Amino acid sequence: LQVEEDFIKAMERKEFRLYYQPKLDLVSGKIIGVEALVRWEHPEKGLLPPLEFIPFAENSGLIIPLGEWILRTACLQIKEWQESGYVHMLMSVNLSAPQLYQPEFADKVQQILTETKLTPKFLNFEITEGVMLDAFQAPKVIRELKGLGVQISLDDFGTGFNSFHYLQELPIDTIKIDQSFVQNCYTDLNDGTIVKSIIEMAHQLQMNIVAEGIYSADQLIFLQQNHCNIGQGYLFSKPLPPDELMKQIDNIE
Ligand code: G
Ligand code: G
Ligand code: MN
Ligand code: NA
Repeated sequence: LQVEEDFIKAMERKEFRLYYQPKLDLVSGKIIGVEALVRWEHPEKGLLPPLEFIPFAENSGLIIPLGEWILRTACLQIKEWQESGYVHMLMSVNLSAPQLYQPEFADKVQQILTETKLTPKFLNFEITEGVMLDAFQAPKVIRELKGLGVQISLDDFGTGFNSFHYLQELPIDTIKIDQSFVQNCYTDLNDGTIVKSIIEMAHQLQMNIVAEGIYSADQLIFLQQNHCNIGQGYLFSKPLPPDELMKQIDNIE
């Protein structure tokens, strides 16, 4: 297939880029980590967002080699930042279903951690409820990953069919409230109640809580007043290439 060939060529030519969006402690305002978000710097079409190629990569299986490159690159990057003084920065990496459910995925992760000399607790996998849907395989592989010492976030929380089941069944460190709830949390009484309840539940379960998609001061104030501890969104910074992010960090902090 032509598209597959193009995709493989793009990997060989190193046309994929990782952008990083900071996550902030909403009390201190300090950056506690970043989420890696992939882009394709296409020679003709320009910078392509993940939604334009991740579905194809998932369906073709090419997400496996791409995902391995993403994970290795993200681990090397965070290691580099830690060595330059940002010692506690957490790296969050998104996982697709074919990656998580490939044979011996945890071994592959261990290998990359060893190779990059990254302390496992500084790596956090963001896994959506949709990806967790494989009820048979999910608990096993999530436990294997936890066994390596990495962290697990439940991404897009509240949008799946089984949100509470995953919290009951899986060793989750962090709940990431979907941005659809965050968007109108300070104007819509229902959305606000849902967000408050998720935050409260996360605290009771002794899990971290992250709000994503924060773009206004009103949202931020609501989240701070309701004790959401971590936030991410355009209000602080959009996803940026590594060197630009480093310049931003000096402005934010
Ligand atoms: O960067 P942007 O907000 O456009 O990303 C859109 C979505 O693409 C994210 O919510 C995430 O689900 C997916 N995505 C981005 N980067 C990666 C990645 O490195 N791996 C996987 N599997 N999905 C990603
Ligand atoms: O994997 P996940 O769906 O959580 O990725 C986060 C997505 O949300 C990325 O596509 C990122 O670019 C996007 N995003 C991050 N901050 C904001 C924001 O403040 N507003 C909106 N609309 N999107 C955001
Ligand atoms: Mn995510
Ligand atoms: Na999300």
